[in-house]
Amino acid sequence: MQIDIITVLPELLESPLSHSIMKRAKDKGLLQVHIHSLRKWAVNEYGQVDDYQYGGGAGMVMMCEPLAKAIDDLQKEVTYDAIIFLTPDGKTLNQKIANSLSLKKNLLMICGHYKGIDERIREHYVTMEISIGDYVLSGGELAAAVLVDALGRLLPGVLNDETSALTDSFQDNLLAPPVYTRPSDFRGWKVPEILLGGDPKKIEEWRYEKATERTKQRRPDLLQEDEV
Ligand code: 6GU
Repeated sequence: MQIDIITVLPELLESPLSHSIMKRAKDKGLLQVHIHSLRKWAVNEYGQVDDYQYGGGAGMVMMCEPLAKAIDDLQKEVTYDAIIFLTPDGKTLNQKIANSLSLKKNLLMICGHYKGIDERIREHYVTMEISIGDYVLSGGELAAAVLVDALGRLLPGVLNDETSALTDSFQDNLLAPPVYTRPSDFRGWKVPEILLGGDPKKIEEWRYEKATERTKQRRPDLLQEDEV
């Protein structure tokens, strides 16, 4: 998968995507992330990419021209399956969206800043708008990093244990069951007997039961939910 990201703050994206599983995905050649500074397409020598909004009001708006030129240039090299604008008024990201996007080959992500981007870019270029939750971030960069991480770890071969992503919380609309490691007795706090017993079927049943119990308690909405 190739992901191109257009941003005014490339530094903010580099570190979160350079460690751990994202690093492994890149090192294995399964994920290519290209971060593009929008300033490269600035309207003048001062690196201007934003301007006051028509109609007045506080906050700058990212201009059409730099974004349109950036997208046009990138599209000369790559055909994108989706052009995603990260914005708090987009569709809220969930595991189903992540699963479906992880099957795409080329994605372009646009990070907004200030008051947002000129609406005409959203109308004429953007094909999908994604939010990562009902709260406001200073810009789309951290949201893009979240999205790339959620997608990257789903790519076949990225996780060591191939089944691992399938047993995550939210796959099957269930939260993950509790997990334990050594020692089996820590300060008298004991690991459930069944996990020490070595009967795979019983362990599987126990995990399913705990996952269901936890989901009922914490996120009953997931058990009803079927829409994307
Ligand atoms: Cl995608 N962008 C910003 N700026 N804030 C957010 C968000 C995105 N998702 C949740 N809050």
